[in-house]
Amino acid sequence: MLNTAVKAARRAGAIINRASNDLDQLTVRAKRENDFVSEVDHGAEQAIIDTLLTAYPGHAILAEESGVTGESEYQWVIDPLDGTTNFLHGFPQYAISIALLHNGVPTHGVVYDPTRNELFTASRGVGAFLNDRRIRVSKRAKLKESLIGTGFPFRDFSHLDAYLGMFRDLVQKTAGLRRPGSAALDLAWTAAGRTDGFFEIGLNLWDIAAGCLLVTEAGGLVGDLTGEDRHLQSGHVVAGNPKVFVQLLQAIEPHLTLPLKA
Ligand code: 2AM
Ligand code: CA
Ligand code: CA
Ligand code: CA
Repeated sequence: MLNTAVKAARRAGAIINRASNDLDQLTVRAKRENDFVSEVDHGAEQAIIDTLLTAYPGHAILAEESGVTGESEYQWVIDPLDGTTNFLHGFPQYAISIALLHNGVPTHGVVYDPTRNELFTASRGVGAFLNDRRIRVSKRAKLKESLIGTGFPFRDFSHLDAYLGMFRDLVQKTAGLRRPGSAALDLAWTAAGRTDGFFEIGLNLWDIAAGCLLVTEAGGLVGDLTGEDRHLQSGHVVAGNPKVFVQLLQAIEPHLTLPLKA
């Protein structure tokens, strides 16, 4: 099943890479910009779904652009292009994210970065890998020495003040904050130890299902803003190596409003 997901992600990556070569030309045609992006999103998503359903015709799908298809104990959760805003600008930080849920539990995850040809994979109980190498979360023990990934609120600004409170504290309590722009890749980079932790509010299942499995299989911890195992439901995510995870939660706690604790 993981091999099929990898095949699907690489096909989508080829579509995205081909399209990225024409960005300049397409940016000139400004009116086509959004059409172009949705074309790539849809094209990549269709390639992924075709690949998965050819191998597993009975499986269900949840995909960002086409929604829910079928019903099965096996559900593939797909973000064909995570970081569309970056892609549109030629900012090389975006990825394909594919996860397989069995009865709601993530069992396989793939995050593929087509600009660097970096393939992150994880299977439940088996570990996490970057290409053929095993990856582990970082060993950094102090938040003050940690590099932390995050994402800014972009559509729903109801938690903006709470987020900015966390941001203000963490700017002072960490070695640095980074906002790369693809949540799936942000989590993969925490799994690989490139960042020591990550937090973001209001994500969707397709942004995080694969990335969170990568982090836990790399020896890290993932939870919601209170540390509970409810992040896949709420879309509020904190992740990190075990020591940084705890310190991130402590820094975030004073800024939690009631809805963010739920
Ligand atoms: P997307 O590119 O698949 O839509 C980063 O904060 C996350 O938010 C990404 O996973 C990205 O997924 C999503 N997102 C959606 N719209 C966004 C926007 N306008 N700016 C930044 N991120 C956005
Ligand atoms: Ca996304
Ligand atoms: Ca997307
Ligand atoms: Ca989108």
